Amino acid sequence: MKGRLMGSVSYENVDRVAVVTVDNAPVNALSQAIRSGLSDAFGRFQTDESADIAVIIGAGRMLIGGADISEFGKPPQSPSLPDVILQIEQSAKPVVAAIHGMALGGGLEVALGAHYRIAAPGTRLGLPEVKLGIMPGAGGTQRMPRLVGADTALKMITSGTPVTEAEALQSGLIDQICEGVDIREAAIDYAQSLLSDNAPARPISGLPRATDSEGVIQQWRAKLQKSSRGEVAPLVAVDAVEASVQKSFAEGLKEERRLFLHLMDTPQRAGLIHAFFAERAVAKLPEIAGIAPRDFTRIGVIGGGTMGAGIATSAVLNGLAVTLVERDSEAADKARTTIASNLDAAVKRGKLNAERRDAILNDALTTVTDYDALSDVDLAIEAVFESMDVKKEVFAKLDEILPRGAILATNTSYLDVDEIAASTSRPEDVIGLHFFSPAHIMKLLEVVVAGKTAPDVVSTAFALAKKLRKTGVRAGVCDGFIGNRILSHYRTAADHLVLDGASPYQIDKALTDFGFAMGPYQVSDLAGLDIGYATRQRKAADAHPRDRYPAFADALYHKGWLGQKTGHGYYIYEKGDRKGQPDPEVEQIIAQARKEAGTSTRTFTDDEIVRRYMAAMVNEGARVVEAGIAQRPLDVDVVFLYGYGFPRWRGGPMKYADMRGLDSILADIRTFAETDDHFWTPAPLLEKLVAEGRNFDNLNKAGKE
Ligand code: 3H9
Repeated sequence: MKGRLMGSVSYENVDRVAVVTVDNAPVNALSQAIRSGLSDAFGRFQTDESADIAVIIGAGRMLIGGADISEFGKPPQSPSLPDVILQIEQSAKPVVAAIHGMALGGGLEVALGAHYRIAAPGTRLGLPEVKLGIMPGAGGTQRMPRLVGADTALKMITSGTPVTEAEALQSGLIDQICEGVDIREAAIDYAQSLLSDNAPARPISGLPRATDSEGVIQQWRAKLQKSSRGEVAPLVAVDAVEASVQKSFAEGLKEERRLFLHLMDTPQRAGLIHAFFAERAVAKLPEIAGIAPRDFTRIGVIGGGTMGAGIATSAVLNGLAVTLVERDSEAADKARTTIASNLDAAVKRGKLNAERRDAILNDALTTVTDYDALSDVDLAIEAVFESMDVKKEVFAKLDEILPRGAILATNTSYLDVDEIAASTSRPEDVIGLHFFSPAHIMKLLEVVVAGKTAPDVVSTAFALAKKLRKTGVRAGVCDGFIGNRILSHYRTAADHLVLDGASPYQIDKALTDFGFAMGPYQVSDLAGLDIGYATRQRKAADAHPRDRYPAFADALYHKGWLGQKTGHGYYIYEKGDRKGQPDPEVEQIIAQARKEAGTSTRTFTDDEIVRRYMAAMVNEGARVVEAGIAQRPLDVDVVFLYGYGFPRWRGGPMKYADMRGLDSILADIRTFAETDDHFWTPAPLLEKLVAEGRNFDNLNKAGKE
């Protein structure tokens, strides 16, 4: 927030209505200046005999987006938000909150401190604090249950998901939805109608405690204990809501403060706030600052398999026209069917209505077999078989047919984008756009910038990511880019653990307990064991004599156990079961492989499994940063949060390493190297940072000052 104005609050009297406007672009965050401005404004309102009612409103596009997150972790500055809100609530004259755009976190809590609430159409109201590792800390856990009941309050507080103005009206969170879009005018009219009705100040703190709490609190607690995967904030928030139904308002508020301050101090808060700022920082690249993206409205997709169809689905869902090219009409029809079923699933999830789906299929999607149909596209994304020869053939056709100025992108997940670019007559227009499967669901897009890629092509790739509501992360060219390159390394560490005596089931359990969405062997079963096999085959030529080979994985592949799709991989899957059961036969195959490799086995604690897995991830992450494949450690973090199921509350692998201490990670690597100094070579960057007493966050900040 350095260099940014910390905002102001204005006070204006309009026909006996005091209009208090919060102005702190871009989201009217409740900085210290805003808190003290609000406190001054309400002090003035109390003594202003020419004002009988007040309206709190936000300048710009929303009421208030919440507390100022950039203040977190710093010494608190008065006045505190709970005190300011109490001051507003205790006003003897009524106060109206005029809500437009968004009222989030502390912003909604300010609105709950008012006595009446009116919202504009299209408003979102929420308490997203748990997504930052905290909980509402300015009365939200005490006022919300009193206003809307414990169940609705718990749903909003523990999920962090905002509700619409219609839902808010239905639950009693707001009193009115204004007609038209001028919230200021509507709120002043509403205030005047309240005055003519002699409506009193109506503090929520004076309402009785929620009456629906019997059993509800326990139900939420039990549900969250099962689903939270190590995340603490939602469960602590339940304790705060419980206080609201057991204690007086004043006592409940004290308990809320205590729990809030406790969460503020947790590493989870630090991890989640890092994730919040990191995902915004990834798009801020000096190389594209001020560089306008090229226009794109029609895109071409080459290949209609799972990946191509997913990319096309994502594009049409987000308002782009797509021309998809397949080899023959059967394949083109199949691609259309896949896209249609992706859209049907979106309809089922309530993301799309049936009418719009039909319009998309009729108007926005064209499936063809002739490359000539790409003559009017602005950008083409190739998603064909992963073979350099095949890709070059496709790029030769694209080069011939696409108009000048169009962008030629490849969705390759490891091939050399420089080589592909060099095979065309316009390498400056070539870029890698690495989507993750399923491409219409996964939020990550690695933007792979080749040596000759033009800056406005990079800028367009980031604009495309935004248009597709994805998070674009810049990556350089290497085998696997950021994500798959690091994956390949820690995946190897997992295979070493298996060779040395750990079972895949123990490894998966240790890592899901750590917070990963899935363990590595569950991921293999989901992706298909043929994928890993193909990768090993591909890399065999470059293998080092000291590399250890996971022969057990090949053995499963040769048995035709390819994972979920064959009902058998590392786990056995009954029909319809996606969780899978451990298989003793797999353990026998592994035992055989260990015997053949002549390895002596031992047991591993879950802690050591996690330490080895994470040390491998961080070590390769450091190499990726050092080589400039990732611009900053935070780019690695965002790739793992969005593409690899890394627990968000740990902030990403590099943030995790910082929080554990880089010296501790390096010490682990050195210990592991005592038995395998080939695999466990410390990354020079890691050694350097430890020697200098610095960490990855210092690198994130470098160049920002
Ligand atoms: C809280 O309220 C605690 C209280 O209960 C208790 C207190 C005692 N503070 O996302 P955007 C910056 S916890 C500071 O790109 P959008 C953001 O970093 C808070 N800065 O816009 C970015 O900066 P830059 C609960 C903030 O339109 C710029 O604003 N509230 C804050 O895509 C634009 O942001 C939340 O968790 C903030 N609160 O989305 C809401 N918010 O330009 C967090 C944003 O330098 N915010 N910035 O990169 C959001 O979810 C989204 O920003 C929002 C707008 C949906 C509001």
